[in-house]
Amino acid sequence: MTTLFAPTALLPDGWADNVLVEIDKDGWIVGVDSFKTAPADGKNVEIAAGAVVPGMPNVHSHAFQRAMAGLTERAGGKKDNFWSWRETMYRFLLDLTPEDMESIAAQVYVEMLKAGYTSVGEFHYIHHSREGKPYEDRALMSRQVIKAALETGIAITHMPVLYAYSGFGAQPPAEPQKRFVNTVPEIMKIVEALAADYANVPQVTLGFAHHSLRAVSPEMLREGTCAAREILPRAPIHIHAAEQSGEVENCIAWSGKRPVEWLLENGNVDDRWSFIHCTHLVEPELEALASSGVVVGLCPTTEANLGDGVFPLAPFFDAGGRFSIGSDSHISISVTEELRWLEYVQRLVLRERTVIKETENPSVGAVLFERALSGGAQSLGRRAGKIEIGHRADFLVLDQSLPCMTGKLRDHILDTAIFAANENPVKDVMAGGRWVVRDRHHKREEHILARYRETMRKFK
Ligand code: NGQ
Ligand code: ZN
Repeated sequence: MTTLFAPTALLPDGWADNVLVEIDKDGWIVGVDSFKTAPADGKNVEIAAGAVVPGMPNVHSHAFQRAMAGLTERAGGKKDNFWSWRETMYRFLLDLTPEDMESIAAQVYVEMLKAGYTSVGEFHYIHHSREGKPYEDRALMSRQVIKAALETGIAITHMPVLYAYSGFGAQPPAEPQKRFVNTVPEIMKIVEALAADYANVPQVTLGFAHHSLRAVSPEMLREGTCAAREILPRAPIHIHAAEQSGEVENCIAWSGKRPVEWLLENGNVDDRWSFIHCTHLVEPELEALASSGVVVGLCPTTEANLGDGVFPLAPFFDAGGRFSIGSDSHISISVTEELRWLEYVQRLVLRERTVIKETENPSVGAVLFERALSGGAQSLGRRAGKIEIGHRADFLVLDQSLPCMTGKLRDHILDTAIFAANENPVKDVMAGGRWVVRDRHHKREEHILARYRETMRKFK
């Protein structure tokens, strides 16, 4: 049992001072109390060195892509867009071995923890060898990623991805996609094996994903979802949707419907589902999506980097829609930067200020932070994102000694952290009841970085 004392902490009904949180040996919160005064120095009470807020879920990650961040910012001869970036990404992943996968994932997960993400949704689609052959253990690549998460302490919702086609109407997969391809029974072997192996590991949750409507047929979508539901009745299911306008046009040509519209009508979706991106929405589907219970996974820095377009967050939020954040391609790994972009893009489009707010809470930073926490926990199928009994002890200690934090109290702490901090405001991180980052240092970071440097020697 650990007892943590926070001078100030963000509880479900707002900020409270002198908060004592009790955490059991498995990392669950078993007690939360706030007091009028700080308790006298007790034995076994740890004192947080700043304001305590829940750790943030990162709902959308392709861990391996961190290793190519910075390598795709050079103009080529032709017009560069999402699809040309994807070609570079496909070339990059050709050489990726299982060892590389673990090494890169461990590095990116350390960076996530230091940035304030305490859980990650890994949307995992590199299943086979570079020749496109399954490994002897079909789940090998998944296990490498999960091992990396276990080493760093980040909680992982691992989602093996079903991928079969290169475009709408079951077009055969392209050559560089051969490492991704499985039938429904084949992908279920992976899900089944992992679900059994990690059933009793609270740090690991199993989910399932369809890559996109481009990559699975309607039959596969139905069969895949049914089969996943048999193994994992309540598990998260994710899918990429409507990220590119070209994808929307092709979907209309194929089905007469837009991707989100099609999924809401035919996907048998519920509040266990997350749609990633949903950049291109029109009014009726925006309303339907907002009331569906589905969480939208927004990845603002990746979406900007890839030139996707702007998700209409303001009307979606006003219609009651649920959202979460992800760092996706990991061009940036920063909770504050993702949240700041969400708001700033809306300000630029609408030419207004303070867009994402609530009648009960006018603080943009606090509303963004709390909505991304609750949407994120729902999206990853984890009891997390709240300092409340029964939830994971995932906490961030924010550094109130930063100059920008001077004199900031309560919601101003989050407004400042998100909009005004020029350095990472996260000082300490607890994930599942264990301190994984102390004073901006992860205890395994030197070892993990040395291994990552070794891995990167071949990707020049
Ligand atoms: C992915 N990433 O699966 O890694 C995708 C690109 C695709 C993003 N959409 C590939 N950000 O969508 O086909
Ligand atoms: Zn993605």
